[in-house]
Amino acid sequence: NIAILQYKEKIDHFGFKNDKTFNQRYLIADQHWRKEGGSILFYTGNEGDIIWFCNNTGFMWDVAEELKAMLVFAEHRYYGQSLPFGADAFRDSRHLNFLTSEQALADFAELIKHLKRTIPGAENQPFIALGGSYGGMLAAWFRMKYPHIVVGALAASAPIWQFEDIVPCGVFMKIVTKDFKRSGPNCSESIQRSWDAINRLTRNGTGLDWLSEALHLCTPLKNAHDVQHLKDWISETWVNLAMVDYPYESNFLQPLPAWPIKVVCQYLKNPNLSDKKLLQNIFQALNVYYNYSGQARCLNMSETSTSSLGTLGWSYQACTEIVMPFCTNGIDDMFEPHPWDLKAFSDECFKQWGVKPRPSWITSMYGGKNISSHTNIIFSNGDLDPWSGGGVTKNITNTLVAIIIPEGAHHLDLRANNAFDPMTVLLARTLEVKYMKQWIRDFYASPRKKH
Ligand SMILES: *[C@@H]1O[C@H](CO)[C@@H](O)[C@H](O)[C@H]1NC(C)=O
Ligand SMILES: *[C@@H]1O[C@H](CO)[C@@H](O)[C@H](O)[C@H]1NC(C)=O
Ligand SMILES: *[C@@H]1O[C@H](CO)[C@@H](O)[C@H](O)[C@H]1NC(C)=O
Ligand SMILES: *[C@@H]1O[C@H](CO)[C@@H](O)[C@H](O)[C@H]1NC(C)=O
Ligand SMILES: *[C@@H]1O[C@H](CO)[C@@H](O)[C@H](O)[C@H]1NC(C)=O
Ligand SMILES: *[C@@H]1O[C@H](CO)[C@@H](O)[C@H](O)[C@H]1NC(C)=O
Ligand SMILES: CC(=O)N[C@H]1CO[C@H](CO)[C@@H](O)[C@@H]1O
Repeated sequence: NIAILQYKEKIDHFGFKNDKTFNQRYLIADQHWRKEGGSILFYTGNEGDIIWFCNNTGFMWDVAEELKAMLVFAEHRYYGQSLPFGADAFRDSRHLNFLTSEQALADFAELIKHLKRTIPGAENQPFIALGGSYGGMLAAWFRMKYPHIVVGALAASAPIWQFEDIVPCGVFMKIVTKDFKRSGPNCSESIQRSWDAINRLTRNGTGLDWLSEALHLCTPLKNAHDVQHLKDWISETWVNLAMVDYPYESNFLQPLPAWPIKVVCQYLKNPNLSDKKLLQNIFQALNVYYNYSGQARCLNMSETSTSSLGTLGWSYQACTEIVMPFCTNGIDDMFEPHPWDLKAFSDECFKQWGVKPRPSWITSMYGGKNISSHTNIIFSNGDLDPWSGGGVTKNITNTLVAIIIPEGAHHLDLRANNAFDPMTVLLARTLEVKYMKQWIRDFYASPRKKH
């Protein structure tokens, strides 16, 4: 029961010469909304199709009745169907120039003003921002920059500190490795040994052919460049598994069984095997992620997750504002060592988009660690989630609070209630509702309403 609507947003909120607009898509569900004492929960859309985020944010639907809330899901510009310049949006950096978090936050502010103007009863209600992942960063930043528009924010799995050197660049892959370590004996060791096995096997054409066959690859490996692509693709697979290591069968990035890493690790119990045997086991493990449905004809190295995510737009954002340093050392993690190399990253960005990253802009814009002057933001993080490494995991003030979910992967708390939810996520959700109710009470108690 949801309405799909559009609002005409300015392509450039911060220029005065350009009045061009684009249609921003948003979703509204109001069956539980009450004009008396109600609230409006506003999902700050991130890098993908808003319907897909809506379908994976059951928490908002689960709490709508209790908070007498209208639900709004706003699509982020340059994703889904909200494309400035339509099909030309990704053509070059001139068209992509308006893809920034600042423009996206301004879209949200303008959309909320529009909702207040056009929906009778909405003008005197508290809006609360919610989001997960980059959407969680946007929810937090929205409250910081537009405190007159939202009374608070729930920022789930929001790595607002995965920038510059605020956290060590290795923390992300260390958490991924920890997830595999805890999910089965010798599992991370098997993965750790697989890289050299790949390197040894692919020194000649016979090995390349054998490995392409053994991994059921759609496109056979031909050269060293393909081998690097293969290792990057396998690494990304382990990363994605760490993000979606949910306690029940799910379909976020891919259809997967409950606790998918445990299932993967059943194939990786013995690291002390011949190269070929080890890589045959790696294939079985990859197949858990890519072929749980049983539909895959071959494994496609161009695909790692759902097509609902906007990879082009995200690549541009990562090359401009959202510069997140990652690194591995092969000791604290199960990957081949790769130091963070800003120069190489920058060159790659210039080659692909004709832009150069500005790695310190996000901390200048949003404060980095220095955010204690803000209020009413909940930062929730799951210990299984690699993104928790760049998240706020300690309370900052009475109203900038951190909630930890020990058995939680990537924004598990935003997902719908499930019979297999661990107690810790139920507690987290209860606490989140408690804070939101407080913000709503404070809003209705404040004098600004009485005039
Ligand atoms: C290719 O490499 C493998 C493993 O190193 C080796 O056993 C095999 O003899 C090599 N084949 C050729 C044709 O060089
Ligand atoms: C690995 O296997 C070989 C022979 O199968 C054995 O000699 C060696 O001790 C094993 N190493 C470990 C660490 O289990
Ligand atoms: C995927 O699973 C199905 C059913 O088990 C199997 O027939 C198929 O070969 C698998 N695909 C790959 C790429 O291994
Ligand atoms: C692999 O995935 C890419 C990107 O989705 C697609 O264009 C391509 O056709 C796929 N290849 C095969 C063999 O399925
Ligand atoms: C945060 O505050 C510290 C100490 O005052 C300062 O060194 C740092 O530059 C500040 N960071 C930002 C992003 O403003
Ligand atoms: C932050 O404070 C709240 C309220 O006291 C508490 O429930 C929560 O556990 C604290 N979070 C952390 C990470 O200590
Ligand atoms: C080679 C290796 O890592 N072997 C380990 C496999 O798991 C058992 C049980 O946890 C360890 O005792 C081995 O050392």
